[in-house]
Amino acid sequence: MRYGIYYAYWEKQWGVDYLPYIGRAARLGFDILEISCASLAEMPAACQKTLRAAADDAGIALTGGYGPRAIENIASADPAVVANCFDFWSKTFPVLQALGVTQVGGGLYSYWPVDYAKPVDKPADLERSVAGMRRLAALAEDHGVTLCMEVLNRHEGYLLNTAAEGRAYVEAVGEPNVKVMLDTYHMNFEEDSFEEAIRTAGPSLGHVHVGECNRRPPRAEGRMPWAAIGQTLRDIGYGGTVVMEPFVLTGGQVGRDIRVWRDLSDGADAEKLDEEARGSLAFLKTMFEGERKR
Ligand SMILES: [Mn+2]
Repeated sequence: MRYGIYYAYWEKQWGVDYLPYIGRAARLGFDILEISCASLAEMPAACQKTLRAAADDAGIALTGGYGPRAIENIASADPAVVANCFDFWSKTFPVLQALGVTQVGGGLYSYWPVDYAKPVDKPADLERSVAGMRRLAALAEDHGVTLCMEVLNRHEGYLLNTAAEGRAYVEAVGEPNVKVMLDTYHMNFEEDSFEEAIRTAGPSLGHVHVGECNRRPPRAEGRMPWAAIGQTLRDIGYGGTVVMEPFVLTGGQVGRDIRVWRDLSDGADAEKLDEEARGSLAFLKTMFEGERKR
């Protein structure tokens, strides 16, 4: 498994300059920096080059995350909204390719954050989403990108809430570059068993997000069954990417969208945040790599 961190641990906005976070992630021992696809299409070619070179130099692989906006909802009944989705990705995939990003995860099959003031038609949205995802997979394939469908808790999504729904969706799409993505934070709401959910995703599992129930970085003081989660990932032969996605800071669009209404960093300064991330990575590796001898 390769380990990463989402840049928004340190940030309060979605589309930012990711350059400073490459060196930071590398210094802390990560293999991967996950960035947001928001505003990537507007990134000047020179900046793409600089970012790619910095990542290559630091030995950092970049992965992408995204929550499509309501006006880019692939499951929408409005053809203009679906067209926006394809317009967004047709501009974003070439940038991802230039940056060397081969994997994007998130609620790509719908939109985020969901507006529950509107009526929900799950069966119709699912059908449109699957059909749209087949087309999007073909476009992604042209740029060497795998799309990972993040299973979300009920408050943030309604199409895929469990690993079983994720796997059924991915099988319905039936494209090799469309995979299931699990996030321990969301699993904690919906799954009866972390182990069973991971086994259900099985070979279709393409990406994993890790975080505590309150979105702190994985830690010994938390209450996720990290050893069991790690053991099950090893059992299914998962050799993919594991990215921690901690949100501990209030403020900005990130704090608002994630609903961080209290300081979960305990007043940490930049140095302390780094220390926490470094410690979390060491803890996670201990839990996930398990006994080497067998
Ligand atoms: Mn996540």
